[in-house]
Amino acid sequence: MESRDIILIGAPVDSGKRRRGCLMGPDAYRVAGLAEALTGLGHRVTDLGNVVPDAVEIAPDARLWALGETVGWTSSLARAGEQAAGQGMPIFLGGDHALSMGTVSGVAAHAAREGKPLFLLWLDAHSDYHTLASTESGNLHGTSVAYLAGREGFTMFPPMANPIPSKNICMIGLRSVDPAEREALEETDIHLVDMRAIDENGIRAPLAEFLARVDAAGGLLHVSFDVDFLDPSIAPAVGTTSPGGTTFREAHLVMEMLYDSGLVTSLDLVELNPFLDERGKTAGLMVDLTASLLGRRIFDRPTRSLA
Ligand code: 6HN
Ligand code: MN
Ligand code: MN
Ligand code: MN
Repeated sequence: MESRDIILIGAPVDSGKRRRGCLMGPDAYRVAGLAEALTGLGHRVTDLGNVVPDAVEIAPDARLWALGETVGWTSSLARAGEQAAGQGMPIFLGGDHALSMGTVSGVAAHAAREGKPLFLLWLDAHSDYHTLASTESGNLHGTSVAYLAGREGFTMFPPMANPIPSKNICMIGLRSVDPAEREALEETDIHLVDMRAIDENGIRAPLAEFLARVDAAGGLLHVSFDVDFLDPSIAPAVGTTSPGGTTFREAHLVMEMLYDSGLVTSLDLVELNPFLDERGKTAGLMVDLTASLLGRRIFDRPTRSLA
């Protein structure tokens, strides 16, 4: 098995929504043994500790929760992300989903420097495709993909220098999409895989199709994994639970396929709120899923048939 240089970066972002607790996420992953699990698979793991947000002066906006803090995180995480992507495979330990505005823009800058297209796999119940104008909640974790795709109106944010073309984005697990998001998404060629599609056809085929496109383009692949992609019965530690999520096996299959593809170059683990967890159950599952993405498997070859 290929041994990788993995760089853990804590991103204790808690500004993307009103309910607090995601700032404890990075330490929950550490306590749950993420570094040890990956080292045990033969990888070289470096934990760089936690990033802090840049200090920025931005007037508060009554509609947008903690705008200045999220802008500060976006610029500091973009720097950290670009640097780490040049040294190995960064895994960003969240923190809420607002962190991806920074991590993915940093990774996109790295991809641009390498002259390679960046692809984005968004594993989430939500599409996070609101603009600052369309968000009803004012929670900026619901706007990350819009920023990364270069939608307009993010004027107080660092300009998205390398917006990700919508045809390079795939969302899997969708089951909670607001009307304004749906309307905007229907105008794009983002690859949308909702829970009904997964129920009817399984999760394998759409993921395989997306991975084939990444491979054919010689692209880099960033995976952004929101805990609420999973069904709340197996992953209760998230503030935005939505019933009817992916199962334990569906999620592991996604991770195993991602490993087999050899295409993943960076990863966000987001929205874990340890304050809502049940004795570390969700943190532990996220560690196991990450291990599957990095090569944990039962057998090293397909199971033999008995015939
Ligand atoms: N997430 N669409 C809702 C909102 O408040 O805009 C939920 C956003 C959830 C954010 O999944 O990271
Ligand atoms: Mn999300
Ligand atoms: Mn979500
Ligand atoms: Mn909403």
